Formats: sequence, C-alpha cells, structure tokens
Amino acid sequence: SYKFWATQPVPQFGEEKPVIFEEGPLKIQKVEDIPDEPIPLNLAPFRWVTMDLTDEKQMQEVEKLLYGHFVEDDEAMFRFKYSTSILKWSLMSPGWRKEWHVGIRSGDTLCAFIAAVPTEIRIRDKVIQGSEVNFLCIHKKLRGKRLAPVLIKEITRRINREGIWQAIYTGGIVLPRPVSTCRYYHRALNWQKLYEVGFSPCPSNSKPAFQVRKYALPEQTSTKGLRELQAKDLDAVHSLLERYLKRFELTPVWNREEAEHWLLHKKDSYAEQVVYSYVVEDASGKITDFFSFYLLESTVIKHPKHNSIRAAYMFYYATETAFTEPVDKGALQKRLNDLMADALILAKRHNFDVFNALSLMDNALFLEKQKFGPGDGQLHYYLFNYKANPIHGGVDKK
Ligand code: YNC
Ligand code: MG
Repeated sequence: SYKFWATQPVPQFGEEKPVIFEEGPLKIQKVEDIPDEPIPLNLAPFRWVTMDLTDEKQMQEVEKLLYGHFVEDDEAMFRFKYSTSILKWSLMSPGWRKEWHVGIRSGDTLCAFIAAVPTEIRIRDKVIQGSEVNFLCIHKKLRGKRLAPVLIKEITRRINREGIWQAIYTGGIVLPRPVSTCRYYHRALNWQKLYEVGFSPCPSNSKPAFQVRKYALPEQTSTKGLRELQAKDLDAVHSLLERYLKRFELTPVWNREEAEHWLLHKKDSYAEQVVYSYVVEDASGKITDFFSFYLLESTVIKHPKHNSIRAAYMFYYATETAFTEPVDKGALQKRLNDLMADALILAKRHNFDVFNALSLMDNALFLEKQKFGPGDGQLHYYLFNYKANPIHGGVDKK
C-alpha cells in the first residue's frame, strides 16, 4: 500500500527474516546516468527553487513555512518551531550545499521544502559518505497531492549528482522499513507550565503541588571541574566522542571541523544560542567527560497564556568512565547519572521547560533515575539505499 516507497531502494516489509545478512547498498548507479534536469513538476503553477539560506530573507521564508506547517503531535497541540538560528546550525554544517536546500514556489510564495546536508555515517564496521535528509514540509493546503514523492525524488537526484548514494532520515510515521526505532522520554523542568499547556497530565493519585516538588532541582551543579566547552577543548572532546561512539552500531563520523560546528556555540554567528555543551576538566587539566543539548522550541497551538515551550534535546555526550579496564558498568551508570543531573540543572538555569531524550546510546542507564518519563512519540530511523540488520536502540555492543 506504499505506492511511492514500494518503488524506492529501501528494504520492504516482509522481505527478509531478521537474520544476519551482508550489509550494503541496494542499488548501484553512476553519476552520468543521473538526469541533470529537475524532476518534472507537472503541477501548475509550481516551480522548483534553490533556497539561498545565506540570504536572510530566504532563510525567513523557510522559517515561516515550517512555523505554520511542520511537524505536529497527533492532537495538534504543539508544532516544532525552528528558529533561523537552529536552521542555520542544522542546514549549514560543514560541506553544506545550496543545491540541497530545495523549495517549491507558487508565484512568490514558498509552499514546500526539503533539505539535506552531507554526513559520514558508520553502520557497524562500515563507513559511508552519505547525507541526512530533514525538513520535508508541504503547505497544509497542498497535502495529499503526491507532492512529497516528487520532493524526495528531486533531492535524491541532487544528492546523487554529487556521487552520494545513501541517506539517513527519521520520522514519526512508519514507512518501509525502519532500521531502528526509539522512544521519546521527557523530563519536566517547569512542571507547572507543562501542566498548563496540556503536555504533562497530573496523575490521578497526585496533586500539582506534589508534582512541582517531585521535579524540583538544586540550584548548583555537583560535578567537580564542570564548565562550558571552549574552543581549546575541541581536540580532546573530538577524540573522546570518537572513542565513545565506537560502542554503538549506527553513528555519525565527525571530523574536527564538524565536531566544532555541532558542539561549540559561536556567539557572533547565531542570534540565539542553539547548542549548549559542557566539559569536565580534572585536576591535571584533562577533559574526562562532556555532554551537550540543543534548544528547539515548540509552538503551543491556540493557548491563551503560553505561546511556546522551550525544550532541551539531549545531544552527544561521552565519559572516560566507559573505558575502565575491566569494564565497570556500575561506575559508568553512576557517572552518567551525575552528569545528567547537572545537565538538568543547567538546562533549568537557561530557562528550558522540558528536557527530552531518546531511548538510545547509554540513556537507559539514567532516564528513570533522572525522572524522565516515556512519551507517546516514537522516532523511526531509516537508511536510503542501504540494507542493514536491525539496530537495537540503546543496546551497546559490549
Ligand atoms: C515522511 N515523513 O508514505 P506511499 S520527517 C517519507 N517521510 O508515499 P503526499 C513520507 N515519506 O506511502 P502529503 C513522509 N510522509 O504512497 C509521507 N510520506 O509510498 C510519503 N507534514 O505523498 C507517504 N514532515 O504528497 C506517501 O503526502 C507519500 O501531502 C504521500 O505530504 C507529506 O523531514 C508531508 O511531518 C510529510 O508537511 C510532506 O504531510 C506533509 O501528506 C507535511 O500525498 C508536516 O509520501 C511535516 C512533516 C516530515 C518530517 C522528514 C524526513 C523526510 C525524509 C524523506 C525521505 C528521504 C529519503 C532519502 C532521499 C535522499 C536519497 C539519497 C541519496
Ligand atoms: Mg501533496
């Protein structure tokens, strides 16, 4: 019943048993066989455009389209609100190409968008030059017209023209065929507000005042040597993260420039801080741990008092505690809990309302203890043109 996805180089449902098979591309092509003209848009009055996100006006057009039409929850209470700062961070990462910021205009109005950035992806022992696709968005009045497959085919063409044949993407909906599925977890920082906007219900056996107390946090962090990430820490953090990510089966591979882009906040480049990163420096000056989270607001649709929720999303983290010989899982669990307890305090200090995390990496070791609760949402991970065995979110290899 997936008319479009049944025609694409992605694993189909029911095709293979969950057994070990050789992993790799599904379809091999050559750049010279990829059309150099856009996919026909047989739908007047629409036309393809390449969005120039270095032009503030065009950046704001993308922001506006997403502001009104991007991802909502099932009950249409909240909608992701991507600021121009977070769009710049997400879409202008090292190696970004203007041609991968694809729009459809009707007259002067931007009415659909899809985007990608290049990224190296490691799937178990193999590393591929790939792309990450996001921000697929069609104006609400143009839904159900089979425009999404056209956008997907056009961005595929533009990526293929650069000799890149694989992509990673995520979504809340089920498509052929997830390589992994994670659950969202939420930790209230400002419970009262989350209650008022209808995000956090009050359990029937509890009272608001009790819930507020349950989620209260200390004023001060407790990890000795904890401080904000600085440019001088990047080599150490890059190497620590690289080693830490080897513990997992599906990860990006960052060079030094990418580590800097994704982790270090640059005041002069962003109107608003997007990424918040912290390191632990021990008495000898060695970086032993780091963690990071980023800001993504959600619009509260139709609420008399609150316009938006400031959500912190757990990003990358790593700790030397993972590398003790012999492996000491208890010590790792304790260290991660100490670090994440401090991450919550820092997020609260920066006025975030909620801390979100997925059931991946080592998060299972701290989610419950740090009072995260499972949400309704799932996030499915997909690979385009790559056959891989299922990846079990959060299960570390060892
Ligand atoms: C989706 N999210 O199944 P079938 S996530 C992929 N990802 O095809 P129409 C999707 N495919 O089932 P509408 C999809 N949602 O017949 C729908 N589809 O095979 C498929 N929402 O097209 C769907 N953003 O145009 C069906 O649908 C076909 O008008 C139907 O538009 C869909 O960014 C959408 O949730 C999502 O703006 C654009 O509802 C619209 O409903 C919308 O009739 C709100 O389309 C915003 C929203 C999605 C966020 C995201 C990741 C996108 C990944 C796309 C796939 C990339 C593949 C790799 C390409 C590069 C390859 C290389 C190398
Ligand atoms: Mg459509």
